[in-house]
Amino acid sequence: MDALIPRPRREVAPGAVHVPGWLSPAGQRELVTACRAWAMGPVPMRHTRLPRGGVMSVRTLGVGWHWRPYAYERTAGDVNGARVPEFPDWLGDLGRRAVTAAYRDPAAGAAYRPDTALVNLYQDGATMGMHQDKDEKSAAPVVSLSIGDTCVFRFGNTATRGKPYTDVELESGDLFVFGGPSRFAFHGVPKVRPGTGEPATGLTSGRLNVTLRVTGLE
Ligand code: MD3
Ligand code: FE
Repeated sequence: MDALIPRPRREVAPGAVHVPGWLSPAGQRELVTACRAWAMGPVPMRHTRLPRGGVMSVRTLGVGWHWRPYAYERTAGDVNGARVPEFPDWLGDLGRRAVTAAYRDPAAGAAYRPDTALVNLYQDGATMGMHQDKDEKSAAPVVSLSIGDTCVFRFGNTATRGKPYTDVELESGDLFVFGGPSRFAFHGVPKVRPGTGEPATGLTSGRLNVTLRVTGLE
């Protein structure tokens, strides 16, 4: 929603910065269009199967690298064996602008070289349990962009998946950057609020989250 109630930039924890409304409506539409194209294949968006028999309620696709539990690959070995799309230059540029804006540090932004995007689609009550992202061999920041329905994002601590944690509402266009001491914190999405998104984004229902990462792999 447009800021009837202002939501200022906020450092939620050291290295974890929330920048509400950072991505313009046009930027959101462009990202939705790109995600639709990636979802057409060669690797479809799918519910990831977990090694212990579970299936994630979120649907995911990878750009640059494919993530499977618990490794990155160039080909989607747990889907159809196809090679993932190339990570485009414009997405790296978006990541550098995002890090610059969140940290107010152009040098940190300029040095950022993401090589993968994980796209998560939340529909029909999908949620994500508390977890750490530690399959990357780099401690570089993760950039998160939210589009569509508002969610409750739960940002925890590095020691346990339980308390203490902070709940933050992420709305369409919000940027969140997780670096430094926050990079390996537990986090999750316990709730999405249906019907809170704007059709102008090109997403008529659900929530899309794009995270940019540095895998540290060759
Ligand atoms: C904090 N995605 O894809 S984005 C994920 O909204 C993931 O779809 C959630 O957790 C989503 O792994 C949360 C925010 C996020 C992403 C990566 C992080 C927070 C993070 C990595 C380290 C610390
Ligand atoms: Fe995560």
